[in-house]
Amino acid sequence: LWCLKPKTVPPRYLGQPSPFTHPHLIKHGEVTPGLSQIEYELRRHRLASLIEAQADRLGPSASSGTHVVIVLSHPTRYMTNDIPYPFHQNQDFLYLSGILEPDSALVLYGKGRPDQAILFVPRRDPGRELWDGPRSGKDGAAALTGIERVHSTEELGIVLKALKGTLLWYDSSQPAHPRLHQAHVSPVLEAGPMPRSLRPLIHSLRALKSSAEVALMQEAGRITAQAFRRTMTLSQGDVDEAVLFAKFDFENRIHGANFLAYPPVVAGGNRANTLHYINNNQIIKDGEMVLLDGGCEYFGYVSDITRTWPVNGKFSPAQAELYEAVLEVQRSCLSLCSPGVSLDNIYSTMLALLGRQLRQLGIVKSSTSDADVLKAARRFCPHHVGHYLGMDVHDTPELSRSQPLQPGMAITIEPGLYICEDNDQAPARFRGLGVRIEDDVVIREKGGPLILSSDAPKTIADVEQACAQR
Ligand SMILES: [Mn+2]
Repeated sequence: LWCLKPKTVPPRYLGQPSPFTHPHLIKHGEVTPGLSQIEYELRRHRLASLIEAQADRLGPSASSGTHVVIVLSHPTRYMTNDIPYPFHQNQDFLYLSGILEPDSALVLYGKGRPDQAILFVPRRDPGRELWDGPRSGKDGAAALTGIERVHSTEELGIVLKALKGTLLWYDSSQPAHPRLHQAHVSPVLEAGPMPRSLRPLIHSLRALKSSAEVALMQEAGRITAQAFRRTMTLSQGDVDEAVLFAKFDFENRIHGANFLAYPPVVAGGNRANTLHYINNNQIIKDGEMVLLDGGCEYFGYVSDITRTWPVNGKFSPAQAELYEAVLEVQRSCLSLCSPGVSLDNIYSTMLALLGRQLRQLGIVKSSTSDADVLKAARRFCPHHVGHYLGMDVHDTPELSRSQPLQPGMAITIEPGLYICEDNDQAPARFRGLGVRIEDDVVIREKGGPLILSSDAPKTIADVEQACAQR
């Protein structure tokens, strides 16, 4: 191979990174960084199998019909006039196609089993490309994905009509792309059978991560954990939440993250008790703690980590007491992360353990009944123990949290205790403190869970040491 001459015509840029134009990001045979053409094909194959199995249960007329599966991309969204937000793809569409361009669609079809793929992408348009950058076009998208049949998006409606599907699989209640839905899919729906819901099927596939997906999530976790470590080095007395926010954002991006996965919570002092505080514009005073809940997106996969630390670098006795209580519960919950246990099971245990801690801390009286202790635990920790994690922060919402965990599922474990400054029931030394500790884990068959966020300092000694670094 060493004697091959370089090609004289450089391959043109596509609408997303390709092995030719971004060799530092993506390898040959990959559609998106870390994920091969074969992996994407396998996902479509698995979806076809799920649909085939469902149709079999619907009876002979369904199982011999022509299936048509329609998945739309997201449109470009605008911040103002003609200024777009950074584009973010519909994850269900991305999961099945690997296409990162807006105004695209994937159709799967076939008699008995939808095992043929047709991709729709925006046609090349030098006028638009001058402003928006290159598009892949039909040939570029075919070369990148390995899907042979590619049309321009404007042909979606015509192709759908010609397929004459007797069983439609499409999420019509909240179309991912309202304009494509209206122009191309609606007419087919009006003339054809009632569509069946697709999201629960795709989410059940997305819930189980392949080794390539786990590798991407591991990298997202590693990057964010390092960002926590470096953000903690700014701990030296009063500090602006905006500064910690900027430092955290910078440290994620400079180490390879595409962007933050969501607006992070950077909540100093009593603001930690506002669960979705994202204003991040107050001064955190020397002696207060900061709760930072943040994560990054790394080529389609996200991290979601929370740490709480004192901004002067040293836990006060009351802060340490509350922190240790949450940490002990968090460790116990992590040890439960194994196949067969559900998120709801872990949640029940978390409440019982938090209740015990609340008694020990004197936040509820030792004479309180067990039922009332559980109620108090719910009050002092109003959120669940965790959620599924993957392409989305709150991933695969179609999946129930009562479902037993399986190897390859990724979840967060994030107990917390939040004691508002105006809570006059709690001992005065705890008022205004809020602590959450959140790790990302992958369920494994044996050997316990794989903790993706293990590089983020967590014990009091490790946190204080990280804060002391300059
Ligand atoms: Mn979370």
